[in-house]
Amino acid sequence: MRCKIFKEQGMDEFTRERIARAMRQATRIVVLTGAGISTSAGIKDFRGKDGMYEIVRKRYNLPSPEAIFEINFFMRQPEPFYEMVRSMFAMEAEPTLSHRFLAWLEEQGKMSLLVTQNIDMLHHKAGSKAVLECHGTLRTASCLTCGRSFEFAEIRAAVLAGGIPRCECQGLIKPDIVFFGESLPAEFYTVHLSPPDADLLLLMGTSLNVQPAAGFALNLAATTESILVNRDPTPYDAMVTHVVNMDLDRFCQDIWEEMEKTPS
Ligand code: CNA
Repeated sequence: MRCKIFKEQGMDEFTRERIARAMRQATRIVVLTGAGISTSAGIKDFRGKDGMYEIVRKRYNLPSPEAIFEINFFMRQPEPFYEMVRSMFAMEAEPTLSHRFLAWLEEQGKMSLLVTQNIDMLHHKAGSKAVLECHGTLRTASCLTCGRSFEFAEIRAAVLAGGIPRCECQGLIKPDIVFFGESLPAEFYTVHLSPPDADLLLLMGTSLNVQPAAGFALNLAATTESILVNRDPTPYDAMVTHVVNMDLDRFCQDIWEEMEKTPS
């Protein structure tokens, strides 16, 4: 069954029950999350309407919005990147209902792996444990000149005050997140090359535009029942079993309530 495109009206009863049943029966759900899971916490996505790319493109004369995550551009002009980081830190975001739903799924023994493209650490804050942060996090940072490592708390004040953090050696400090052209953490390639044995794949709040994370999920979707929940259509919708275009928190709330009606 392929779901129709749902917008404001949400899911019909049949779809809600069908998806809740698949999750109730599953014991090895693999999840990929993207920026869309954190927008209701106040953190903007990249490519969604009014996303960060649009804001940064208007404010800075960038060759392309992606340039804020290109290492050569960052070394010449770190300000747009740090402006994004500053806005993330200033808001002290809390996990959304969707983050909490995923933590609950894991607690229920239903989820085996959560791969997130996000760098905001909200899955950990919600209580999820089996999290693979494939684009790194803001938790630590490193000097690009001498390699010294910093806890982000050490540079947080400088960033919040509007500065660009520098090491004692005067080198530029970069949070340990993966920029375009950089390798992802080794543990990501391990699961990419040898995908986990999943009985359901859940793709949440991602445009599936960024490789290799999207490739990992779409490979798995070729052999596993999959559900993509995203506000906007993606170019890869046809590769997924069920596509639900609606707000994620609303989706998770509906499914959570449905699952609790008939515990497995
Ligand atoms: P993206 O390309 O910006 O796509 C996000 C998708 O989420 C869009 O297609 C939106 O339609 C959808 N979306 C937005 N809000 C909602 C909502 N409330 N309910 C349902 N869907 C929604 O972001 P991707 O994650 O696909 O791209 C990967 C990039 C984004 C990674 O490198 C991340 O590091 C990076 N990113 C992370 C954060 C974060 O950590 N919170 C924020 C912005 C970007």
